[in-house]
Amino acid sequence: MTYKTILYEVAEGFASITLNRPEKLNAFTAELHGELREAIASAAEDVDIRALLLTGAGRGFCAGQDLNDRATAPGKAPPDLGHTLDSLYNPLIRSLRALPKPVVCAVNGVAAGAGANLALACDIVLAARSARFIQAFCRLGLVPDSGGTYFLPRLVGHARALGLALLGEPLSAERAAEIGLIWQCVDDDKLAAEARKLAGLLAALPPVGLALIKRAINAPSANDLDRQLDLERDLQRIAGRTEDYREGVNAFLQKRKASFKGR
Ligand code: T3D
Repeated sequence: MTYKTILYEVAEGFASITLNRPEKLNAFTAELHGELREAIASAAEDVDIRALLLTGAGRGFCAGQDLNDRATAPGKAPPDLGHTLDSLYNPLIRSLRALPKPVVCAVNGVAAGAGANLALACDIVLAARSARFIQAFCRLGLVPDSGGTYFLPRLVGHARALGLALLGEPLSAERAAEIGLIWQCVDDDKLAAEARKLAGLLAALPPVGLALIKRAINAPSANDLDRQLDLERDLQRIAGRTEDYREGVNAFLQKRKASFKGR
């Protein structure tokens, strides 16, 4: 598949998507949205792809919406941003959360606006030490979108979520890892290799089990303990019936490396 605004590559059991508008810090256009949507759908359908790796080309990860497409002129009707969220950003975030495969995000540089929240929608987020996360919305008179108002308080608590969203100050990758916004901060020159290693590790684990873990952890946080225990029971029942579970147990008992088939 050839795309204009992303790079798509499949190797070692996982798909890598690289946002590829480096001259604009990989800001979102409608075309980028369309290509990203197509690539995620193609990774979702392919049973040989067991994990997804998302990163950016150049010195930025993603600067959010391309503001050139939002330039206003006197007398021009304002854009319906509710429509762009409904038609572009929300389906993207939903597709990543619902993808029954782990998504690793390698934040290679600045992640601003919807770019920051795109990263937070992924399952394991690594960031280069030089990367920054910016909830840039407040500077434009907008509300954090792409799940920002959902992810931020859940990841870092109410006070920090409000501080980040209201002030829009850059948060370093190191601090983001310290406060639990992301999984890990790694040295810039190690980011790509670490992220690929992680995606490869995930691709070698039992896919059905990983998909069920993602479902359980992403279950509504309003679930009380009883509901969550019931959900774990239901998912474990499914997991316990997979060939991969039997293979995992047998491999352990036979002291050999397991080979998982995704069944
Ligand atoms: O609109 C809707 O549909 C609703 C949804 C909204 C979602 C959103 O994401 S709203 C938030 C939009 N994003 C921003 O407000 C961030 C704007 N960018 C910045 O604040 C800064 O560029 C950064 C802090 C991200 C990085 O700063 P810096 O100094 O490292 O780089 P720079 O020089 O500002 O940017 C480099 C180039 O990228 C530059 O282009 P040029 O001058 O070299 O031709 C800059 O204009 C361009 N760029 C960066 N961000 C955007 C952008 N071009 C268009 N849109 C951008 N968002």
